[in-house]
Amino acid sequence: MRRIITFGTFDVFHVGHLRILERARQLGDYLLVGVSTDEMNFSKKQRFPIYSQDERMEIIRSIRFVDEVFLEESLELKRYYLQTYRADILVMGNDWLGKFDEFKDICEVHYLPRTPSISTTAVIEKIRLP
Ligand code: C2G
Repeated sequence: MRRIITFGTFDVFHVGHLRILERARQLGDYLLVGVSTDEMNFSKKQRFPIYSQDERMEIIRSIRFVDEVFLEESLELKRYYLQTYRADILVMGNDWLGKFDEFKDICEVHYLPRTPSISTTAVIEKIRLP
């Protein structure tokens, strides 16, 4: 039984998000997803996500590749989450390449290629344009 863990905001859910969850789940048997809190986003980006943390959690929980969802309160707690949820593999998109290598002492760390040409920002821009 291989437990996979991944983290993200997953704001304005799109197919890039879906595909990384699907590919993460294929690496093992059980997928845990840490959804970042509204506060964590505010302190990182000085703005709140479009969808609230409760809405983002509800969407992620309903995805069939996802087995369990929890709130990620801070980037600094990553080691604590990996240990608490007994993760065998940490998966992140390759925009985070190398950033989580320090956890290779307790689990495998995989960076998967991002889906090209789609992002929450691109979706917001597209809606905003007349
Ligand atoms: N992603 C992807 N392809 C895209 C866009 C996003 O594969 N076109 C992936 C990202 O690489 C990430 C996941 O989808 O692994 C979630 O992306 P974000 O919501 O942008 O997550 P982020 O704000 O980077 O959260 O502890 C880490 C944080 O919670 C990271």
